[in-house]
Amino acid sequence: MGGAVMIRGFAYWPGLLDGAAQAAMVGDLRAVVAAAPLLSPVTPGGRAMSVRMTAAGRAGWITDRRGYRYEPRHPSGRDWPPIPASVLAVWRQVTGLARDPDCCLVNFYGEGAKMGLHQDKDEGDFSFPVVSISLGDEALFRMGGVERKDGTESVWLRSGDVVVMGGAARLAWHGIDRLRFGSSRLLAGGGRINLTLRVVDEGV
Ligand code: MD3
Ligand code: FE
Repeated sequence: MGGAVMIRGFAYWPGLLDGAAQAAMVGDLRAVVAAAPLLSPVTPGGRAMSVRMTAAGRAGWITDRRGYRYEPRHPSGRDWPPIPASVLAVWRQVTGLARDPDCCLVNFYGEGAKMGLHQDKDEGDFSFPVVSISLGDEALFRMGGVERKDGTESVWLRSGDVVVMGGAARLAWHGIDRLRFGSSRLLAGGGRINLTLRVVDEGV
């Protein structure tokens, strides 16, 4: 594993996590999903998302007919579980920040799942970066500019890859076009997990 590769303002760390670190993180995430079961989100417009989601941390991002937002608890009424130490260690390594993230969104992609082009803008402070950790099957990630009409470029994200979006890239349009289902043996049964770490609020 080398250093970060810079592509259009995002820092790409291919293979930052080795196989053992990936397997350990998946173990930690099983505990997260046991405490906060995966949800099948619906957009405010009523469309079912193909990705299943849950979260860890002080705040969890959710969507339903009432809108996109952060909530302090899982819809079950229980607190979101804490962000695993293995995940926080990656955030600290690649951002160098003293401030830890408020939210670790856990996206699970089964066969055929994708995520349309969007911006992450439900947070109160865009000065902090967003960190993404990929585990399991390879996924075709598409990244554009801050305007919807800007050109895009694509990169295959593989298990153990980490991406940091800061500065101008923080408000870039992005999405997942498709999965190479079954391309990794990390998750029994196939699929992909993406962890997205975000600071949600300004201040402490
Ligand atoms: C670029 N997730 O949860 S991670 C999301 O792979 C999300 O599940 C995708 O987009 C996934 O919101 C992409 C890479 C990523 C995450 C955050 C970003 C790219 C980003 C924020 C700003 C710009
Ligand atoms: Fe996003």
